[in-house]
Amino acid sequence: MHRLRTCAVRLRPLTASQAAQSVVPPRPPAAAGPSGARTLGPIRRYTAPVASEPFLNGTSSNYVEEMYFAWLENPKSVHKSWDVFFRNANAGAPPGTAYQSPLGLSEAPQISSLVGAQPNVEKLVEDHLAVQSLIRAYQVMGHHNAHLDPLGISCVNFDDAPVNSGFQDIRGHQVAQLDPLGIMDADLDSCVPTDIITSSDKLGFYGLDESDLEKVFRLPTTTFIGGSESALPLKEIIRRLEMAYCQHIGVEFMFINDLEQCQWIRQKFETPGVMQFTLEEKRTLLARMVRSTRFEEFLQKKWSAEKRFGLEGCESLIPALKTIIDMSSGSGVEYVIMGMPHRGRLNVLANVIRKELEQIFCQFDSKLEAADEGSGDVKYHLGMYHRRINRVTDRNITLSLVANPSHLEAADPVVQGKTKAEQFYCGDDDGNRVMSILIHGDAAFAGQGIVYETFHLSDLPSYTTHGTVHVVVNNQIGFTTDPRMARSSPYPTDVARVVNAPIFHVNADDPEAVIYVCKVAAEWRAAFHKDVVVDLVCYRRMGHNEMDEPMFTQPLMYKQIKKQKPVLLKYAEKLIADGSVSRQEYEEEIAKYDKICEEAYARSKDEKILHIKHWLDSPWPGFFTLDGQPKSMSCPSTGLTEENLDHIGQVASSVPVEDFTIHGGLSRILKGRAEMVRKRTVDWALGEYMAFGSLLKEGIHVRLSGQDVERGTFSHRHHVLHDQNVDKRICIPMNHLAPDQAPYTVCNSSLSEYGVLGFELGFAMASPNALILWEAQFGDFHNTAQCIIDQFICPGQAKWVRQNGIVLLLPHGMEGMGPEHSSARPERFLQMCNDDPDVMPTLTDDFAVRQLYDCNWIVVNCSTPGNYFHVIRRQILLPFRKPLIVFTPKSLLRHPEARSSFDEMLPGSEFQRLIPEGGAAAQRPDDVKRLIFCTGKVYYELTKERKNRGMDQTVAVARIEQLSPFPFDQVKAESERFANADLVWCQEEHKNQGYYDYVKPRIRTTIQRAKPVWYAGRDPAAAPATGNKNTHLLELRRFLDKAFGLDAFQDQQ
Ligand SMILES: Cc1ncc(C[n+]2csc(CCOP(=O)(O)OP(=O)(O)O)c2C)c(N)n1
Ligand SMILES: [Mg+2]
Repeated sequence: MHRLRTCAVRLRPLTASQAAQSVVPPRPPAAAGPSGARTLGPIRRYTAPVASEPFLNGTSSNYVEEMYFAWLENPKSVHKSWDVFFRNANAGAPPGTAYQSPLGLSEAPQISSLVGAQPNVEKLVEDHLAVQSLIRAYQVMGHHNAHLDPLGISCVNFDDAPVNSGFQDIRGHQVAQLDPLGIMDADLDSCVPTDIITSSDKLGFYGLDESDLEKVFRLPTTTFIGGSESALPLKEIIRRLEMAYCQHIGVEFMFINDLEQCQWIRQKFETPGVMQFTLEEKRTLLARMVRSTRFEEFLQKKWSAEKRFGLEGCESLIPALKTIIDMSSGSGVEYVIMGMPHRGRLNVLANVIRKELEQIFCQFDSKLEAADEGSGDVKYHLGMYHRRINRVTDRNITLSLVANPSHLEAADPVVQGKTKAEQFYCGDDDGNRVMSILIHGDAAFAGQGIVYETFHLSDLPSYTTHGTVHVVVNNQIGFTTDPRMARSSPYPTDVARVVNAPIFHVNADDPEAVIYVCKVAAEWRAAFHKDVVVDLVCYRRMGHNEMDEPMFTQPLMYKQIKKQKPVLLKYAEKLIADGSVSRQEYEEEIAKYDKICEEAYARSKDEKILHIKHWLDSPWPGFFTLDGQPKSMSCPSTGLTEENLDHIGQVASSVPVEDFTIHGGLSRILKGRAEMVRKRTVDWALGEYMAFGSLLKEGIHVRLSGQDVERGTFSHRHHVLHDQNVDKRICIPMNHLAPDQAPYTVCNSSLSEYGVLGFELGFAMASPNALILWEAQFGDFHNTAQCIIDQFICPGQAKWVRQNGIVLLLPHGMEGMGPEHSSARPERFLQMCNDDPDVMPTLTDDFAVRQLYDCNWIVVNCSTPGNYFHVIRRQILLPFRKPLIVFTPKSLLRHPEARSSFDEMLPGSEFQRLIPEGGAAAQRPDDVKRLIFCTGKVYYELTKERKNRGMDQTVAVARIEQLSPFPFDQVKAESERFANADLVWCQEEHKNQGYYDYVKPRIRTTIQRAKPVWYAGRDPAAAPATGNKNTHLLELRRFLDKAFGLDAFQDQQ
């Protein structure tokens, strides 16, 4: 009402005809946006006595506005009653009289002479409002009533009869027929919303009745069902809404809070006749369906006893993906990165990515010899990379399918990270050239939390890939579990609603509907650069795999499935019936593809050797020799010149932009850094700065990601400075090192480990020439990302011949902080190392690098910032890539002794795998009674205790900095140096945790079991640490007593 009153002046001077000729504001949402979308025009206002009419309230006023503007454009476009009403109002009828009966109007003769008989305007307004609500109800909830399920076994048992006009023909009968099988009522159409018109009595919900069906209603601007018409009879309105929202496509989008986006979607689905296919398109679609279907049939025929996780029941996935790729290629995308589970994977490799068929077929041959080292993987996990011409657009397109483990959805963030990296390296800031497609199973999409974590990365500046197209193969079953037991949400796709992604449900037995939603999905991504979901509602013709019996558990569903005519057959019959294709052409198409398969099958017999590297998803051109070997087996010096150290130190202790006010506390930290640089020393943070800074200057991109990494959990890093006076003004000094440096990315992540670590792993896959680090807030939190560690990082190279140089920084250490926050679980990483504890390796000249090459990952626990600096630089200077696990300190970050001199970082210096005893004990090694091996922070506790006890000459302490691969050579040298000493392994962790189980057999192998290796450390325990400070100190005292008690192990001799 307020809006109406404020503009009163504008209405009065106008007459309808004047207005129609001149000052009519454009009808609002008709303007086309850049993407062809209608966008809203300026908000219109109208005024005057109309504004004061008693029947106008908040909602009705919107409606009357609509009417008024239509009337201004053309008085005849509105119902006669409105025409009369507006003319009266314009002519100055006082509030409440413009629509009064002729009798009442007699008091205002000049008005009554204008208008004649008055309608019941109040009823009219109510009816129009009702129609608006009805339209909105379809937009919001029409999808609940769509024919999505090809099996028709949802709550509503639809038949495929075309929808006729008029509500009485629409769906009343269908809605009334509840699922006779009663097996799917948690699924698609579990409820028909009460405000969808399904029978005449539902009209009553809106205060309408059958007599209103022929009445013409003005359409609001929030619908496109009218096409070129602005008013329609109610019956036609309902029919068109049914056509748009309740056929084979169900559109879920009204939760989107952006009007332009909503209008865009409405236009795509509501505009009459919008789903048209040319003859050419229909024939291409049929050919693609033929390939998809016959591929599975061919495999079934040749290898009926092999698992292949076929696509039968969702064959339209192949044309669906191809359509998304064609459309995206058409809008400029050059590289598509895909992730998908088992279902239909071979088909996607063959018919979407176009892997040579013989390469796929030969995978079924069990006699094939493996050419590559490592475990390899089953055929439906392998990845693929392929560049080719897209036949539809005639443009180059690169397709990559990321290899994945069995762990459903685990590849989602990996795909996103790889996509982000590819975008980053080609300067594609908006995702116009590189995009991702993720394919999901219905049960996994709903059940796996990583899906949610991945969605939450989708709009974060340092993690967005500018829109992913998700395709769900919704076969309404997961292994033997149907949706009633598999999820609590109506759809498996509800998780996507958290990011306001539109969700297009589609009946996969209608290939044209599938293609249409895929087109719209690709257009959506190109227009808005946001995620979108296509839910292919289908079925699974076989069991979970081809060997499985589905009737054990889903008997009724499978009785129905057995009756189901294959979709290719249905579509072919449709096209033959409408004359789009002849039966002969269809049969020729089938014969053509069968012949292709047979020929490839014959060729596949010649393949004797299985090259997993042919299945590589991320080749690194130029990094290896042509036959995939490292270019050398040595590592250049990781040291830096004094000048370089000094320069990076200066940047690290300054604010390199003008007029930037930093926090006082930070000024002190920077001053402290400057002082260290002056004294030629580094603490942990400065050591890290030197490592990152030097690599950046050498052109290596560095990306550090994780929770609160910008400042650092322990407030030691401060890589991002914040202006204390200007909001969002930040400065990253690391990006001010040199004009030709590589960019530094440091980004606080969402509070996720699984998703973010997966993302960074994917980022690191894209290029070997970048240092990608993920830091856990505390090391123990990595276990929520265990799947990425166990399935990708640890065995990735063995399974998929794919190297990866990701670095994990895991804060670790027993500091009396309780069971949480103490342990990064070194024992777990060490247990998964592939070096043999019982075999002493041959010590060649290149031993140190060669054992790095042979290992599955590198595990270090550095005790000095200098050594941390070297190991980080070594990660990039090595001629190959291995994951690096670094246990990083907490209290050592500020420990006055945990500092390194520039001397330890100059050219010629290198990472020390073992730091030997260098103090008094080293002077007279023969006098040393005990050699303690340790790693990490406990070194400082040991040397302090040794000093306090005056045992500097009798006890030597050696630090194993690189735990794995184990420095057999250096442990050997150190134990031979102190030949008279007994050997102790000391750790602060509990005995069943930490490093003991890993190092003990390896030390024993090194010394040929000549001596025992005694244990000084905490007793075995279930929890990583005590919650009691006193107990913590007591335990520390006990194991130090043992470590320095020279006769402490006598009774164990
Ligand atoms: C994380 C994880 N848990 C369990 C499994 C075992 N598993 C393999 S396939 C499958 C069912 C998957 O159902 P859905 O996601 O609907 O895909 P569909 O097989 O129906 O295509 C299950 C439970 C797995 N692979 N990964
Ligand atoms: Mg499923």
